[in-house]
Amino acid sequence: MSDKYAPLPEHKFSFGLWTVSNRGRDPFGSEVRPPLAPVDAVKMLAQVGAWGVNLHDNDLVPIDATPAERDRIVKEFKQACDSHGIVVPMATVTLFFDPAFRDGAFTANDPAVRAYALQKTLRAMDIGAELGAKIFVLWGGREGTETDACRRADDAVKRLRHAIDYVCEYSIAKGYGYTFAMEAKPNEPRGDIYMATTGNYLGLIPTLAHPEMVGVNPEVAHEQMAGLNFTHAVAQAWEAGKLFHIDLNDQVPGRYDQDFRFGAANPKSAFFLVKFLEDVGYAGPRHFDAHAYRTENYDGVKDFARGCMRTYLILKEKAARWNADAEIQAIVKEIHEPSMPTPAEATYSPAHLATLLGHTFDRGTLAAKNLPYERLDQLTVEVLLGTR
Ligand code: GLT
Ligand code: MN
Ligand code: MN
Repeated sequence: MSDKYAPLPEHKFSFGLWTVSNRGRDPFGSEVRPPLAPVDAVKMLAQVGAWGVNLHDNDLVPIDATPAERDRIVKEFKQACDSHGIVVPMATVTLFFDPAFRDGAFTANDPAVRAYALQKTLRAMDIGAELGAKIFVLWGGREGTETDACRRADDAVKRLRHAIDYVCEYSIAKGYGYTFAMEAKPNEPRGDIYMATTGNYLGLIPTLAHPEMVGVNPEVAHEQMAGLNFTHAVAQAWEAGKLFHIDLNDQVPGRYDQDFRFGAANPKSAFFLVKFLEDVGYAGPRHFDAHAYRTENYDGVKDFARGCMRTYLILKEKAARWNADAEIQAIVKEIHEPSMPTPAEATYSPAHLATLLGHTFDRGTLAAKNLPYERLDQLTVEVLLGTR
């Protein structure tokens, strides 16, 4: 493997404990890999050159652990992270696995389930804070329906808002300094999940008590499952100052939730994503929320993890090449130039309004402007295929 693509701490590549420890179970088949203890997962991540590990409360601490067991497990894990030079940038909470959450967690109809979900989240925040995490992800995998007879969807929104406001207050009260990154998904495991897309969360956030503490954690596969352009979702989040975290993986449109290695299915859209993140200077973690094919043993899991990071770095290099390519940049310049004399762009003012309304546009000239997007896309493809 060429050193040019070796992962470095500055790249901030992280993996969920649940990703490299994924044992390959699916709805039609049992586990194919033996359990991997959290401390061994940390060791593996250090071996492949990752920077960070993220975790759910129950990836580390069993749901029925006693307080003493919890303290011992967290302490040992922290020691393993320290000795392997792995950081914990993000923590999250399992609000989808236990049967108690079969009707949702924060949005469940049973107030006792909602309260339990909150309590569990606060305790997960305690674990994350102890490990140094500053980002807390909330993925509402069970917050949804199979039948809308069960509750009014606007009540679900209100319940969700209440829970987010509560956890923000807890972070403030404890001085944890968390930001919260909300992760959308359209369906699976529920028939329909509330907050189906990143855009839904961008609409909810301004209605919260502490909007400044809450952003989004878009996931490649989740937007693509909805048939959407992931880079557009990321760009809107970025432009709103809300790109607090990102889940990188890949997905073939129209399939089940595949969580493939980053770039495995759609290298061209992965390229535009990496180019966007690098062009704007996104400085947060680059988290791979994916897992190895079910065919793999743990050597294959390492291949998977190395592949995620290597593909990211190759695409980063391709993006730099694209930005430096004279022919590409000449086209980019050309397509942004006005086709005819035009009033300068400005915000609304009576003077500008008079100029704009008084200007005569020639629609024929506008329609005739050269837009060589075929050529531009072909050059992009050639950069990707390595002929430029
Ligand atoms: C689960 C899900 C992911 C979420 C994780 C955070 S858990 O694996 O598929 O997309 O990011 O709760
Ligand atoms: Mn995810
Ligand atoms: Mn996923």
